[in-house]
Amino acid sequence: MITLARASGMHYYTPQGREVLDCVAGLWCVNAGHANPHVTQAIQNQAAEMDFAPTFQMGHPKAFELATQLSKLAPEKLNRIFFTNSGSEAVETALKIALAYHRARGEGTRTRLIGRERGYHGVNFGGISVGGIPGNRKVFGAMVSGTDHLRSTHDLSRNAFSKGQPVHGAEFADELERLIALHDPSNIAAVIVELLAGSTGVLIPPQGYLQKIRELCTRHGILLIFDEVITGFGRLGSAFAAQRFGVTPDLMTVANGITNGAVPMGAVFARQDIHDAFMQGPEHMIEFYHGYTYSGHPLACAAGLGALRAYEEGELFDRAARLEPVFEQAVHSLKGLPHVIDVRNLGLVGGIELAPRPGAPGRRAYDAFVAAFEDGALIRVTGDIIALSPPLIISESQIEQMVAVLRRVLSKLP
Ligand code: PXG
Ligand code: PLP
Repeated sequence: MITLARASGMHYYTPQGREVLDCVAGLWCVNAGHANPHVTQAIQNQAAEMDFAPTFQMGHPKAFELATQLSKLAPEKLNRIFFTNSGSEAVETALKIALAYHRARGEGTRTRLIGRERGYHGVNFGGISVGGIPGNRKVFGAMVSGTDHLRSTHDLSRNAFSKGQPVHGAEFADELERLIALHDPSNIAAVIVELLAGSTGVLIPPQGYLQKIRELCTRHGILLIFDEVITGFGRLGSAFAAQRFGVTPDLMTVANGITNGAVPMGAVFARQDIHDAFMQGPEHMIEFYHGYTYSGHPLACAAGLGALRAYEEGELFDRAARLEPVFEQAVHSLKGLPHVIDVRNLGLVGGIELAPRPGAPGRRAYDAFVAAFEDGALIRVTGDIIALSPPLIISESQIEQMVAVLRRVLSKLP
């Protein structure tokens, strides 16, 4: 059993005190590095100042302060924010906002939700129903109806070893046109996609794909939800991936980097007019029957404000953009090693796909995970794909150390 006892900056430490380079920001969370003083201090101060405050028909200043600051970073017009406690909860919230929004406007037949194969949107019922991971769905099948799925854009036959966005595959978006014709737009509430699918192995959107999805949703009055749980907060070199791709959703879910991973928190960003559709008064009435006891938790809000300060002070989103070419070159240097059938990258995210061992899918990558840990680097594996997503504070020499470990591991791996 691999166990971690302590963390600081770019490193974890085992209970025995061995230092391990964190090549995955914990689990796509700790973008400013571990134990960032702004975050730690904010949490300590907040615990003493106010431990908990209800946010049902009430508020507290830091929740508003964080929402205001987040809205300034957000893509244009996504300035209304609903706090949750995880990415899964953010997804449920966004799907419910989409349904309630259409209904509030007299389009209550719009109930179908469209996701994508190999999509990951957390583990609650809404998320698994739009999600495209068979293992997350098969046991809970009775509850995952009312959805449909686009095909995954992963296509190694044409796009293997792409640097940045793959050239081929914008036409995968045409599937949406087919699904819209099949169900009729009057029955479709929303489309939800990850911009870069992380959990199922770093699947990078082909050039032009997201633009086409946006255009089809706009044309047919369907809300577009971007799930930015792992792509938010600088991972792709901009505050949110939507800005990097120049495509704006109607709703956006975030989590992870929002508090630098230090306190559980998620959020949904909504366009002002989507928010306003609910706000029909009278004032004492609840507009949207949905909320969590811990929504806008004071410790999470404090950690969020600390994280934003850390990102700003370290200019970490720009830093990620500046490091991208170095990171790209480093991960692509693994091409040609045994078992490597693809290397792909975008921002500070890398994917290395291995050929599965015959009859034992996932085993080869798992062995690589264990061997890398023994060699001093924490990586993430999913199926037979290695995913890399280091804190944005990583140095060039640490990028070199990361690929040196992988080079040693892959060249010896049976
Ligand atoms: N949406 C996306 C796009 C995610 O990546 C969630 C929702 C759910 O967030 P919570 O906070 O409920 O876990 C995620 C989470 C992996 C891995 O294998 C990825 C996630 C979680 C666990 C493992 O890379 N992403
Ligand atoms: N179950 C019960 C019995 C509750 O009272 C509540 C909230 O008050 C919940 C579940 C939901 O908990 P949470 O708001 O932390 O998601």
